[in-house]
Amino acid sequence: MSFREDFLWGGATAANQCEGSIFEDGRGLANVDVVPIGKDRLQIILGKKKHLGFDDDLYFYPAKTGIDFYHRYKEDIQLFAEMGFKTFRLSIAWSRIFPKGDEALPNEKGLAFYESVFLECKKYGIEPLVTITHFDCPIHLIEEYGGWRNRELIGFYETLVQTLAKRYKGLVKYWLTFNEINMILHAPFMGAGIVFERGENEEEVKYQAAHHELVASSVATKILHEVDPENKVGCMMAAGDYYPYACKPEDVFEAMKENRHNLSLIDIQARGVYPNYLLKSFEQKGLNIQITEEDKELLKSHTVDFISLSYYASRVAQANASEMTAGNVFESVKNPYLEASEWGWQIDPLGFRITLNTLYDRYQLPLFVVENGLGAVDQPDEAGFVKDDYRIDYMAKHISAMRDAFELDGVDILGYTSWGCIDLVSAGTGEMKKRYGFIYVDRDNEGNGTLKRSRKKSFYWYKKVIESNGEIL
Ligand code: BGP
Repeated sequence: MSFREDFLWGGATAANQCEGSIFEDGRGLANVDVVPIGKDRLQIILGKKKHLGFDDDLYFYPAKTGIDFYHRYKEDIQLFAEMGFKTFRLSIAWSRIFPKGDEALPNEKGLAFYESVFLECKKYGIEPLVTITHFDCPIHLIEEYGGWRNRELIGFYETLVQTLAKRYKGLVKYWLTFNEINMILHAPFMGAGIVFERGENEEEVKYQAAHHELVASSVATKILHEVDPENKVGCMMAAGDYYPYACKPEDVFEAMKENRHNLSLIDIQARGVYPNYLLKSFEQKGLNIQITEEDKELLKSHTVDFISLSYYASRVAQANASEMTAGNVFESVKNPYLEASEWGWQIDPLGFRITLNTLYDRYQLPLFVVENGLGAVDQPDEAGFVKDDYRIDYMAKHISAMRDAFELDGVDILGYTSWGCIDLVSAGTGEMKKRYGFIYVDRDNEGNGTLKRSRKKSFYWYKKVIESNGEIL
């Protein structure tokens, strides 16, 4: 037996990257809807350029139609079932449930949509794995309250979680509170609906918003455990260890600092207290973060049950940074020993094993790998078939490294959901061209295409991986 018998194999998506239908059934708008593809995307994601509506003459907004999962979810879930998925990770679009975010009563049509998605999963014995927020924040909460910089969002999120916990009791057991919570420090508009005001202390705003999300995450954990003791609640981080560029102590120290920066919020969600190194850095930078005694109590009393993570690449730290390379949202120093994807993300399966060990050593909590995969350009042949051997190669090596972490190192891993199991819109670039799926979707960067789904070579490969519980790669 290579993985645990009940290992949860599956795939992952996010509402804003696949659903589309953003104006349907009473849904409200969110930050993720108004992020266009193209040159201004990054500045908007970073919170440097204010853009809270649509300018259709100037921009194209891929989230408007996504891959039309909203109407095609039955077909898509059937394909997942055909691959043998045990779990399917998806996220709730907050603004489908509370269109503005601050209402007292939810939108029934939004609740009914996810209910039927979950029932469809259950039909095939697929366990839903639900991200409560995957980068989305209702636009109204940004316009009226300034997004997560405002403490009041904790209460609105609490109402959302109360609603979801009660409505989906018995249907959903695995919950993630915030997707890649550490992204708030790198992409604050995307992570927390933050648009910076001129002259303000951006670090302080980011950490204050992060604190609000951390408290909200503890409140969610509390509610979900109270409503159903069977519920398992996890935090979620963009993981990938930093290596020192060289063995010189300055590089090693730099790597330690970068790793802490990446892990700091997870330290709090897993251990329930702010780590000293973070509190000291607030002091040194003169950041005044409002943390109440009640917050501390909540953080302490409601830590997570498991740690979930995305892993795409390892990273490199150097005291005097030299050549840089792209990565998941932010850059890192280029590692001369590694190859990279077409988007410059460095490929490092052993780094995956190392990262899993780091997290397990540090927290001693089960891990759940909820994102991993290769973003690549796929070229269907004349018959429309995609022979994605490069994707199979990437995934086989990563799953093998994960198996080593489990089998040889004793890391407890609950499951693995590959990112973008069906092609969807890229979060970083907004492209369709950057594909991760086992299922090809006929759609291009400009929104042209029939949206037809077809099985790639990796579809049949992953089916075997699941059938053999990771023995045959
Ligand atoms: C993570 C996000 C996902 C996803 C993935 C791949 O940061 O949680 O939403 O998109 O990265 O990134 P990209 O889409 O930029 O290739």
